[in-house]
Amino acid sequence: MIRLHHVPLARSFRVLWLMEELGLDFEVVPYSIRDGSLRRPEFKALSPAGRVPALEYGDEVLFESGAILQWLCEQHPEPGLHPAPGTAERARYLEFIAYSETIGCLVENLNLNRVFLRDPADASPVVIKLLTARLRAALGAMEARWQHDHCLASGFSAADIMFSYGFELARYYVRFDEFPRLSAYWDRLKARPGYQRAKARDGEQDLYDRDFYPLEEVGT
Ligand SMILES: N[C@@H](CCC(=O)N[C@@H](CS)C(=O)NCC(=O)O)C(=O)O
Repeated sequence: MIRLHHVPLARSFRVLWLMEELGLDFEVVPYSIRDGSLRRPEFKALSPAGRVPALEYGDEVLFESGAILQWLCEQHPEPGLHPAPGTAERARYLEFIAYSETIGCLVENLNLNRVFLRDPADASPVVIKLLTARLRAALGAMEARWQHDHCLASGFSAADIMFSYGFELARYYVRFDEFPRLSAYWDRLKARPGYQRAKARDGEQDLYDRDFYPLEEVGT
């Protein structure tokens, strides 16, 4: 029995996508960040901080998307979606996995300021400007160093999947065409049948009410 506790467009999509790539049979339990369901004791028994993803996998219950991806790759090593310890690409792999959260944390904080506050007047224009600049810098640094079709020279891996959260959300706050190599990379990832199967199971997002949140509309 494999059951993924999931919010559309959240970090739990990483797990959903990896499980589609691995061809696993699993159930998706949907939640919303807005309706308080992640604060219920039944959910916090699975994920103590009340955050998705949580994954029930047989007798195991796991939270933290990066840990879950790594663990699933170890349970299912056949497709080779992670370079094992001691292999040549391991350093780059770990670096990319962690860097995806540098981007993930920036978009999460932009979400807090721009789409979650009940009263938009509580948002800090200075913080929004800083976060947006830092997001552009983080993506720009990745663009400048980008070398291959995927994070690793050897091809698609779980590191690519980790970027799905940051890339899906960054496009609400920065113009992705500023980063042509990353745009082409993201298009390549989205063309994968595994991504498309996962997207079909992602569900309707209830975070954003428009396609783009321009920085220009934030006061000073
Ligand atoms: N480091 C954790 C972060 C998990 C996390 O923050 N998830 C967000 C969705 S992307 C969440 O559940 N937020 C709930 C909330 O903000 O109330 C991971 O990678 O799984």
